[in-house]
Amino acid sequence: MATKPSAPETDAAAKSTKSGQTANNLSDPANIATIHDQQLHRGDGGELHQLAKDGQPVLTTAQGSPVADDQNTLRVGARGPALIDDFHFREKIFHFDHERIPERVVHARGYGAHGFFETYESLAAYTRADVFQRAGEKTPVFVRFSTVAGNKGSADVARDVRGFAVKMYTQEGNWDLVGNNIPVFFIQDAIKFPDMVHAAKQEPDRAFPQAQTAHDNFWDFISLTPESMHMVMWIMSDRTIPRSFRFMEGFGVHTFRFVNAKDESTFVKFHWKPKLGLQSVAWNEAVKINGADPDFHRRDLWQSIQSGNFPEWELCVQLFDQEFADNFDFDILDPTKIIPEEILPVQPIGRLVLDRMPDNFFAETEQVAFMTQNVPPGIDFSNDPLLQGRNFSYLDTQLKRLGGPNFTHLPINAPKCPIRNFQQDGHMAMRNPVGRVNYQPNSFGEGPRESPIHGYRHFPSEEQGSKVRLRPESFADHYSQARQFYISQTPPEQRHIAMALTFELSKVETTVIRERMVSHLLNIDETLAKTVAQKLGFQTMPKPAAAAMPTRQDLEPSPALSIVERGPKRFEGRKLGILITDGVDAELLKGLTSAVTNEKAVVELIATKVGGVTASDGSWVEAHHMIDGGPSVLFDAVALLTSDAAIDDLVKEATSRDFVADAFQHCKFIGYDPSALPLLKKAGIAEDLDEGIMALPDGDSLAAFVSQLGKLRVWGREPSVKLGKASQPVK
Ligand code: HDE
Repeated sequence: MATKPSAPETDAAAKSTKSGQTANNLSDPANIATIHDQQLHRGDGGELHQLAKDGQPVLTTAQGSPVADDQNTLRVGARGPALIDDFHFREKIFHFDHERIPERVVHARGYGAHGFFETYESLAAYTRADVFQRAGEKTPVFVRFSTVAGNKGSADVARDVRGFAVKMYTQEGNWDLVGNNIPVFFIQDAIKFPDMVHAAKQEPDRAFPQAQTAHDNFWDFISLTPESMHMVMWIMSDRTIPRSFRFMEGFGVHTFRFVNAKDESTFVKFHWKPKLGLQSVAWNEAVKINGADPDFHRRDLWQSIQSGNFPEWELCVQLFDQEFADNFDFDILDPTKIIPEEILPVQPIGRLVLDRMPDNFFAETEQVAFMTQNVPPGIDFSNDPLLQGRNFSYLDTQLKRLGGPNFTHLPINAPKCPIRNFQQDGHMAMRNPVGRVNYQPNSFGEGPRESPIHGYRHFPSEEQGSKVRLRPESFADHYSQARQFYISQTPPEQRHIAMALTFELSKVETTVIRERMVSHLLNIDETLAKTVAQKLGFQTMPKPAAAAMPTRQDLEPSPALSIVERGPKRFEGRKLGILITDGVDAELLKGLTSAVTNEKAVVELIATKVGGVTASDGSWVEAHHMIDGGPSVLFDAVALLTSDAAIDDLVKEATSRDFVADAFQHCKFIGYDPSALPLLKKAGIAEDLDEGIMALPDGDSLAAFVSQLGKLRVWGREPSVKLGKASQPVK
């Protein structure tokens, strides 16, 4: 507050120096007069709330009392102590102090969106679930994507599993399919979950590292837990650094049951398949994205939905019976196993479209309460011990996070079908029954009754056995599917797994933990183990880990497990970053922009000044980013549309070199106007180095360039850049 230091500060002097804050100041007599004047002449309560000076509604306390001054606390004199009479101040601060609810212990960082699920055909033969009875029916949905280990404020592109939690508001209650973007899990029994999560999150004494598994505790636990080896292959693959939520698969992970009207059960595994294909970023790219835009995934979902490019997935199922399950030598109740799609194809049964962002992040995305136990009639659980444990955990966790048993009254959690029961009272009850009868049976003929016909009937599976704490023999093979995953990857993807393992283990300080991990890798793939050992600087190889069951060498590769094999083959939904300068060829820029937009992809322009540039035809072109804020890691491909006149200045910008060098080392396609050759040269790139460096002088090569973009990366380049450098395995 600017007061002249020498002037004696009176109340009046203080008032007169409140820069622009006097308009609603009660201590200003002019204001009091105006407000009183208005209040006296009000017609009804409605008008009372339209009385502020600029025509805006009047600010009130939570109790509805109109507020006269929201800029100054009530004090004894302008420089005196605050008064407890100031109920407005106390209420405001009290509410602020309680704005946070506990963040989720896992999956704290997340982002959600609304949409719908559309059923393709009736599945009545398999399930009585109302949502699957009528072709073409649309069911409202809320989805929350998340990372697992990081805190709420952590960066989006951490190497981590992504949560893919779907709440369908069906006419027979909410169905929550609380899945991940990886079809298997670390552990086979829920009792290990707290240990696993403790080990993965920050170490408790130092509270770091944040949102990273690259530390001793994680790899210590993992290396002592052979059942996690299949999951380890997935998390060390590019699956854990997705380019966008829109380009990820989702999985229910566990085996569930469909149950039809005749109470017949079919086992089912759920898969979400993204319409725009799979895509991940490179690790070196992820690290840089997290610096350039920690909200990379949030922004991507927000921008695509706000611009009407609604992300879409197909819900697919693998359906099988007990006889089919008995043919495997692994157990379909074991959440560390998959059924390869080549053995049991996935069938699409509907589509999920996300078309609306929440109005309020806290109310919806933060307060949404997913629970595996939310299943409508026709969907049931299997005995997967992880699923059984989750069915306890989620309700318990919601009580803690949302503070009471009435969290189903919150709009985001409330079913969109009738709710009738005799539950009452409790914290923040908002759905309150009326009338005398709050129990049943009752003699008054009031209230709802149970229905054996329409009500949820649990599948009457035969269960028997002694009470034991035992891991079944059928859960003992920890390496065969880990190996199958590894051999299903393309060579660049295999290299990325080796590099990720090397990076993570290089952050592990305890040598014996690194060795223990390599001894597990030996049971998965010898070359992988030896490559990692070499990159870590091992002098000798450890012995293979003792295995409960030998690794099967006969499992066929499953191409469905490779991201590259499941790529989009088109540029739709992706982003081209065009670096422009003054003098940019206006025709070329226009042609390239429309070619890319025709592919339903997005163009963003980067210039040295965000204000923009003057194009060759004298027109002014605004940029989306200044070059420091728009590095090439934010784009799927780049183009350099420069001019002879401006290139010398551009070459002097260090960031422009990084823009090109990064795009190159991340194996992206680079289109360039010939005037940009000095920039390529500065980044150490020969113009004819590979198919991905393409000159863009005329219409023909423009079309060729855009059609190439669907490949997303020039994988052939990778071995020549540092990222994918092959190394000699340790003998
Ligand atoms: Fe969760 N998990 N989980 N989980 N999980 C939670 O619930 C839990 C597991 C998953 O966007 C918590 O509301 C146990 C597998 C997602 O709000 C908690 C076990 C899979 C989300 C919890 C598992 C998941 C959670 C924390 C081992 C993939 C975020 C906050 C038995 C199939 C949902 C919360 C959202 C969240 C418990 C294992 C997915 C503590 C005990 C396997 C996507 O209840």
